[in-house]
Amino acid sequence: MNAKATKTQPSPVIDKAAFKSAVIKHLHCTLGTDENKANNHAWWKATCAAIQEQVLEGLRKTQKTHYLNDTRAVHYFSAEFLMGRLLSNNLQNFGLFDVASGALKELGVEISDILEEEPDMALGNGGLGRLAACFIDSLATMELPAIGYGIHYEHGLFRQEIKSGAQIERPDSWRDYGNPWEICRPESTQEVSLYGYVETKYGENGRVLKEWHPGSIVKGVPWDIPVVGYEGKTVNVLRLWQSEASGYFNWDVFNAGGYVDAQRENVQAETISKVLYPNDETEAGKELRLIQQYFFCSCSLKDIIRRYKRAHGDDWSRFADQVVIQLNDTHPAISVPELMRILVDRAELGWDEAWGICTKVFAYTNHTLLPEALEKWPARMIEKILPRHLEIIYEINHRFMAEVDKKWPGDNAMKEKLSIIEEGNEKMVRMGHLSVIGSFAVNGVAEMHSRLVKSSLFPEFDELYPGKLTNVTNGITPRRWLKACNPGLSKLIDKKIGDDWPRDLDKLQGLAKFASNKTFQKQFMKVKLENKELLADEIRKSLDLEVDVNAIFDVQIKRLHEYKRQHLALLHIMALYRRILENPDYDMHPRVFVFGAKAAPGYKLAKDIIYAINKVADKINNDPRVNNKIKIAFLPNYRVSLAEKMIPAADVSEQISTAGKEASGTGNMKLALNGAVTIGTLDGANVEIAEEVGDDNIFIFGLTVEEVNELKAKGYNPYDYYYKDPEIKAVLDWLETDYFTPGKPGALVSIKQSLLDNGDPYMVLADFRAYSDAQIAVDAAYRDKERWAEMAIINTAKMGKFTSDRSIRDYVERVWKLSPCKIEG
Ligand code: GPV
Repeated sequence: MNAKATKTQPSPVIDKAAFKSAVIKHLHCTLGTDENKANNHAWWKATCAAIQEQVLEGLRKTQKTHYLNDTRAVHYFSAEFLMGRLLSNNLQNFGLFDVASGALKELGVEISDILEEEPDMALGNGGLGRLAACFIDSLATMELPAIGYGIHYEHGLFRQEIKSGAQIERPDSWRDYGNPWEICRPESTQEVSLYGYVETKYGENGRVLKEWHPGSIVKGVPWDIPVVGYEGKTVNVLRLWQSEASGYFNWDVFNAGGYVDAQRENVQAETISKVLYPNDETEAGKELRLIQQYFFCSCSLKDIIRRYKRAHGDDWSRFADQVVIQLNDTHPAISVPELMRILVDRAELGWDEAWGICTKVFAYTNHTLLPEALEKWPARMIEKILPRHLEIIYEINHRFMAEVDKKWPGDNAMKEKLSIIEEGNEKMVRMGHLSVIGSFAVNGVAEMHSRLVKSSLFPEFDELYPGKLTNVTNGITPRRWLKACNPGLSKLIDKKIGDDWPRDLDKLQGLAKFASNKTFQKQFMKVKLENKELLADEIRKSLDLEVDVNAIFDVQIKRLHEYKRQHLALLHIMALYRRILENPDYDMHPRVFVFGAKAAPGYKLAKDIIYAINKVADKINNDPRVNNKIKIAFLPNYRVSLAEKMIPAADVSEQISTAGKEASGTGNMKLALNGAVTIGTLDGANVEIAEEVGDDNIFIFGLTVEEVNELKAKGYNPYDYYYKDPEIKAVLDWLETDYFTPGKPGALVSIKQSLLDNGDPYMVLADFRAYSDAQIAVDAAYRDKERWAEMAIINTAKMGKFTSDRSIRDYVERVWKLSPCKIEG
């Protein structure tokens, strides 16, 4: 078939009647029920099965085309993929949402009800995992050959309940009733070795050969989740590995009299992929976590090599032309010595040749500067679990130290700084250093962050490897974060500027010229109001709380972390409350403060902040003197599907981290895209958002990175602010009383302590007054309805830069050097 003929042919859409009969077929034949008996869950599954037919057809064509064309592909290695729900997205991407909704309606079913049946795939903690999900969406949309590789956790991020104000963690069981999207591929099972010892042998001409005798072997079974690109052409896969017992027992160790050791090291294979570690941005340091990391990296590398060998046999010379691997933070950094082991010990390549391949294959993304998030593993732990890998790491380091010595002869301080090994009481392996050394490109995730990666995290590496360190600013997929989650606004935009913006988000610029148009402002704000009504329903259902949709919806949604400063928002709310109590006529537009946040189960202060928000909420929401000027809604179990309801309803987006701490942020982009106005610090991608929307359409406040550093250098003392600003003193002292926790004085005192005795590490008090002033400006701006509408529209119009398609384009050009591959038919 020639190209012309393909083009003129209509794309193979299925119509309403065909969709309807597919759903009924699956209701009968897949689920064994019928139209009269089926509940929403059965309707959901039947609908998924109906669309999955299209998905699998696309997957088959894509895989065949990629194979026939022997395409270079990117392999996105990530310990987390926060996918959320897939039905609505897959329907949208096939252009079948309205078809499905109409078909279901004729069957007496509301599509919105059945969408709610789908559990979120919460195989991630927050921004890093959701970024991976947005990226694979963009890769498929842009017809780029790509595979996501990760872990098939049995339990994703815990479900959060709030009991008497406090967070309770409950297990997430997303697969209890089956997952209609995933396909098990037992034929592609891999084996992974662990523990044991290394034997040194001598081969021909004295070549040293290393043989690893593992103590235990586990199986990795892949589950494939199809990833549907927009308009349904390319369907890539996300391949997630599940661990299983292999039945292997190391008789070597046993026979050598190591019976007890062999038993101890015989890991419970099934536990490896059991649960996602819920610590966002803290290095866990736990053996099982290292095993998880190695497990999925080893399976994935073997999978890649199997596929490569099918086309190229034992000729390694083209490996780096075909394969690029992106390391999503250092969680997959153990891939570097694993590939070296495979090339040197198994393929028997020379070290230099192997290293040459490695350093053309890997690229590394850094997502944080926070010291507690920079992964380091005790050398002893690596030695025990992966004895050969530790040797390889030492060898990499040995050769690297020679390079350092060439550049800075005799400079031992420099060697100490740059060494992969951190010397000390306990030798530690620095995974960030290993990643930088083993990669051909390293990127930060926003302009400012990448600048800081160069200037403060890895300045010497930047000197040693000029050009290796670069920036790729994060992005979000507009298909999920506007088209699917905000149908009202999407349709309004379609009408105004056409419907090709989901592919080309710069098109939204076209809205800017209507920003001051009264009619368009009314239409835009009407959609916002309808979205606020939907969220108000959710708040009523979830919290039994009434909120006024004419109030400002002020939204802070993100993991709970001191650096993200939810407690700054809390102190400000308390200050407003105090002002109202002191002056019942205190002039402010009513506001609903909406929060969503999970705290890591072991992060005491984060949990205390959640508790404090809820206790302050109880008090304020029920105090008639407040006269409904303030409501606080902490919505439990913040997750992707809840974000999809909160974001379209937001008027104000809270992005208030201490400058220099938030690498990028992506919620900031989602909220602004949906017409929320940001109040934020000059941190992460806020800086670039401000550049795009202009200073008049954002509320920037607080210390800059430079000012934070200066203040720290000259000695920051939070007591200065406590004693000088009576409002700060009053709200902090309030926390010590039992005003918000009747009968339990001191229940909220840990927050005050962290801000005073503990030195206020994130400079909350230093930024308090500026934040409060910025909020006063927000209040004034909102009261001018037309001015606000204009700001909201400009925010949507100027978000083109933040599509993840642009991020992927940057990766393709600066790092991956990939070409798209058209899938016909
Ligand atoms: I490292 N991030 C995250 O969600 N979890 C982590 O373990 C680490 C980083 C986040 C950063 O905090 C955000 O600023 C950033 O937008 C996101 O990663 C994606 O890059």
